[in-house]
Amino acid sequence: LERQLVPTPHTAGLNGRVLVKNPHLDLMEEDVLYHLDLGTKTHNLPAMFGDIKFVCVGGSPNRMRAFAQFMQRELGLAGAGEDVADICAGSDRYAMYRAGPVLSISHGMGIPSISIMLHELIKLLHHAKCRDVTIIRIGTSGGLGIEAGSVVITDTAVDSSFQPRFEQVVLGDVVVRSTELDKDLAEELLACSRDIPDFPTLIGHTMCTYDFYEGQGRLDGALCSFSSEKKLEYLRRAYDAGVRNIEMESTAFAALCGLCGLKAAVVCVALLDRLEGDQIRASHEVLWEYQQRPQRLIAAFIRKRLGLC
Ligand code: R2B
Ligand code: URA
Repeated sequence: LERQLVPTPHTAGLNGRVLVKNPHLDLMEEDVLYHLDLGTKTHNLPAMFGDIKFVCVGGSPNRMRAFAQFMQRELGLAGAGEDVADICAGSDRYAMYRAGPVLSISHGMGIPSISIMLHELIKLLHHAKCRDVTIIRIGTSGGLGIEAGSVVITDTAVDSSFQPRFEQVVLGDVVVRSTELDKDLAEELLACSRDIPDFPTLIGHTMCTYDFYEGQGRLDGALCSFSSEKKLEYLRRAYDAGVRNIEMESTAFAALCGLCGLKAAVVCVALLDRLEGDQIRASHEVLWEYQQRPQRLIAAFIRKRLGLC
């Protein structure tokens, strides 16, 4: 039997293992990962996932399937160009694909959706006895004072008051967790971006909100209770606090992954500059190409880590 040290928050897992911080799990005979349609009794999780080293998560199931297919080609794997199977096909909540040591999973939109997926994913990696896993969210966002199509690597995820914290209500009390991300990983990703000169990449704070419309200071929702001046004043304050993009999952992602000993990064493309407007007007072709930018950066990073370039 292996002995586990009692870890302090934000330390890497023992021997690079993924930590779960829940004493009740050890007492359970079986763990059903309901939203992934996987489980410890129904599946051999160490055999299915034990060799996974990179986990990439993103909002849309189609985009995450395309990413797995792209990684198959980038890693020169057998079967490249063929369809990839959805490992969570029995659940219509999330989609999961693999390409060699890379797992690609969708998380839907917003903190509640990504948080459910991450609880089950982190338990999956733990049950599978994975080691030295790097997890990256590749997503879309609204830019702040940056050109549309720019890619932002997050140094710190902040809430809508620009604070590096994630607040979660537990048994009626607000629990506050830190949203620090791995600084070395962010720098490593920025270094990889220098080999991809056809789009700008920068490091900055990412603001995470609970809503796309009023929550991000948009004037074009079904409700709006503020003026255009107030909106711009808020977005400029965010910019001055170091925020370069806005999305809806990063604080929960940073907090959960950090506490469970996963090295984590957030890499999002900006679909527009929110200082210029609210509506996303770019064509489908342009938006599709934008969404490939974080994927291309992560492919370069994984290839480098695996010694393929
Ligand atoms: C970015 O894009 C989605 C909203 O359009 C949301 O999931 C996010 O974080
Ligand atoms: N995703 C967001 O959360 N906000 C945007 O403005 C664009 C994409």
